[in-house]
Amino acid sequence: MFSDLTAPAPDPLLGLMQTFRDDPSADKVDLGIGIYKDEHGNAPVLATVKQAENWLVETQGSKGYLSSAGNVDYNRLTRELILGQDKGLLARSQAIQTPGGTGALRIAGDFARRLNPGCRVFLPDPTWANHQALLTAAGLEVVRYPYYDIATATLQFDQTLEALRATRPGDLVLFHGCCHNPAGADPDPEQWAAIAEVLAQTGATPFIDLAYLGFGDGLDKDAQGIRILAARLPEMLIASSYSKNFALYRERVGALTLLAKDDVAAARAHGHLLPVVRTNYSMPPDHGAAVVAHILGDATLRAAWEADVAGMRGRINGMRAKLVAALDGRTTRDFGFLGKQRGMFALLGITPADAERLRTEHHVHITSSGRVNVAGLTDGNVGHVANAIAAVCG
Ligand code: PLP
Ligand code: TYF
Repeated sequence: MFSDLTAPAPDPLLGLMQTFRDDPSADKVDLGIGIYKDEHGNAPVLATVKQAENWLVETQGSKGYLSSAGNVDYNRLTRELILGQDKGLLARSQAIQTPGGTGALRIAGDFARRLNPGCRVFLPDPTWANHQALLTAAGLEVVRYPYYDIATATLQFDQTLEALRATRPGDLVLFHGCCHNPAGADPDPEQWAAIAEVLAQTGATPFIDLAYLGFGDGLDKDAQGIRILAARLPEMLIASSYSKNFALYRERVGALTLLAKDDVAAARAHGHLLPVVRTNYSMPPDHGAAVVAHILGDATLRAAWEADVAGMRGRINGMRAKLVAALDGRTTRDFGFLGKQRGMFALLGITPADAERLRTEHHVHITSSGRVNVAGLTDGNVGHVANAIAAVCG
C-alpha cells in the first residue's frame, strides 16, 4: 500500500519554518509563517493564559468527556465576542467549539455539503493558501472571485460585486472577517453593506473566516463587517480562531458559529452540526477552550487580555508605519499602502524570484507569493528589511 509512494508537496507555509531554521545567517529575519511576535521576536504564552492554566490545573476535578459541541460557556462567550450584545442576533445564533479555526472551516464545509451536495464555495482571490485544498477535500466545488489587485494594492470591489451576483441559494461565499490574509485589505462598512445587499438578492450564505479579531482596529470594530452582514441576512457561518489573539496556536482553539433566521431554526441547524463532529473527531480538545472561557468570563482577566490584544495591535500598526518610513525615498515604488492596511500580512507585489532573492541574498524570509508577516518586524531589523526590499525592488 505504501511502497510506491512519492514525496507529496510540502505545505508552502509550514515548510517556511524549516527553511528559516536552516538559514545559518545571524541577520536572518522571519517574515514567513503567520505567528505574532513581540518586539524581541518571541511568541510567548500570554500572562493571562498562564494564570488561567494554573487555575485549571488547581480546580479541574475530572477529565470525563464533555460533548461534541465542547465547552458551553466558551461557545456563548465566543458568540457574544463576535456578534456583540445584540439580543436578537444572539438568540438566532449557535456555536460549537472546534479544533482551531481550521477545524471550524472543515466542519462548516462538511456541514454545507451534507445539506446541499452540489454546494459551491466562492473564495476571494487571493486568499489563505489552505482554503482551496481544505474545502475541496470537504467535497465542495471551489469558485474564485476577484478581490484584490496586487499591482495597485487596492480592492477590486466592483468586480467582487459583479462576481457575487452569480451566486445562488445553497452557495457559500467566503470572506475574511477582518485583517485579510494575505492582502491586508478589508471592505469598509459601506462596502460590507453593498455585499449584504447582493447576497440578500441571490440567497447565497456568507461564510466568514475570522482568524485575527482585534488585530486591525479593535475587538468591536473588527467585527463590524460581520455584524453588518448579520443584521441584513438570515443566515451565516463564522469559523473563528483564538490561535493568534490568545497566542494559543498549538492548543487548537476555534469555534464555528451559525446564524439562522430565528432561534428554532438555529437550534435545529446546531443539531445537524453535531453528527458532523461525531463522525469526524467526536469532540474537541478541552484545554485551550477552558482557558479562553475562564479569561473571557472573568472581568479582571478579560481586561488584561483586551490590553494584551491592544498591545499586539499597536505593535503591528506601529511596525507598518516604521516600515513605510524606512522605505520612503529608497525605492521607486510607493509602499504607502502598507501603512493603511491592517493585520499581520501584506503583499509586496514582487515575483517569486525576487522573494527568493530576499532570502538567499538578504536572509529575509517571506512566502514566494511576496507576503510579509509584519509582526516579524522589530526596531532592530526593520532597517535591514527595508534595505533588502529596496535592493530587490529597485
Ligand atoms: N484562517 C486564516 C485566514 C488563517 O490565517 C489561519 C491561520 O492560522 C487560520 C484560518 C487557521 O487558524 P488555526 O490555527 O486556528 O486553525
Ligand atoms: O497564513 C499563515 O501563515 C498562518 C499560519 O497550515 C498557518 O495562517 C499556515 C499554514 C497552516 C496553518 C497555519
